[in-house]
Amino acid sequence: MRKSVIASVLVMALVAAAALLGWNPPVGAQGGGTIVGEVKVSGTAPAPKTIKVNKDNEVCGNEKKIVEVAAGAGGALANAVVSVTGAKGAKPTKKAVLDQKGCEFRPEVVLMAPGELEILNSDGVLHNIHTFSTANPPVNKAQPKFKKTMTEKFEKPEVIKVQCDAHSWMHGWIVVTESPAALTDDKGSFKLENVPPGKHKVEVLHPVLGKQTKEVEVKAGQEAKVAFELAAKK
Ligand SMILES: [Cu+2]
Repeated sequence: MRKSVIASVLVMALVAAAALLGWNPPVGAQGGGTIVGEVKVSGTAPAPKTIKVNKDNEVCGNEKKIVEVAAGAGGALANAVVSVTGAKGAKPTKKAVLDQKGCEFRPEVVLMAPGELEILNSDGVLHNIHTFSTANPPVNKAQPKFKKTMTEKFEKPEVIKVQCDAHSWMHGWIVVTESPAALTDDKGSFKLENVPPGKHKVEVLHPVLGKQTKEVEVKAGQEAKVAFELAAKK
């Protein structure tokens, strides 16, 4: 009895000392590594198209730029989904949100775990959520200007195209995934944290350019690097 008290005091003292020295806590069952990397598009990405807005101009503006492949300097690809296939990740604590603002879907690609998606209408105009899903029940619902929030369920992993039938230029993607996943930023960079140690298949998926998979070995407390290059379609 007394021995165990002494032992636990000793453990606490060691933990406190470790904290003071700035050591990382020991990697336990939940401890993992990090995967960082970049995604590029090779070849010439399709040029953005500019279209004239013929409706709700006071909210939507007069022109919209349609960007199917968001390629920056050196082909840095934004809005690609990078996921660790089959790995178990911590469930996101926040509900995914898709807003309709300035007559655009924001974000253009929304990443979510199976469950509920909150759909907002920040504009004072009528929008319409129309999904082209097959694994999940399709949605085709008007969202009038007074209906600021709707909630829809997407329970199955799927890449779903979404459009607004009231505004022909409004397109977006809902990516439902059970795996730990991240979106690339405008530099094409991504970071996946708390990936369980071991060999994993890391998949990059772009709604227009398709998929690519690479094997990555993750070690606890370390950072693994991986780069992807997706070919632009001709
Ligand atoms: Cu709309």
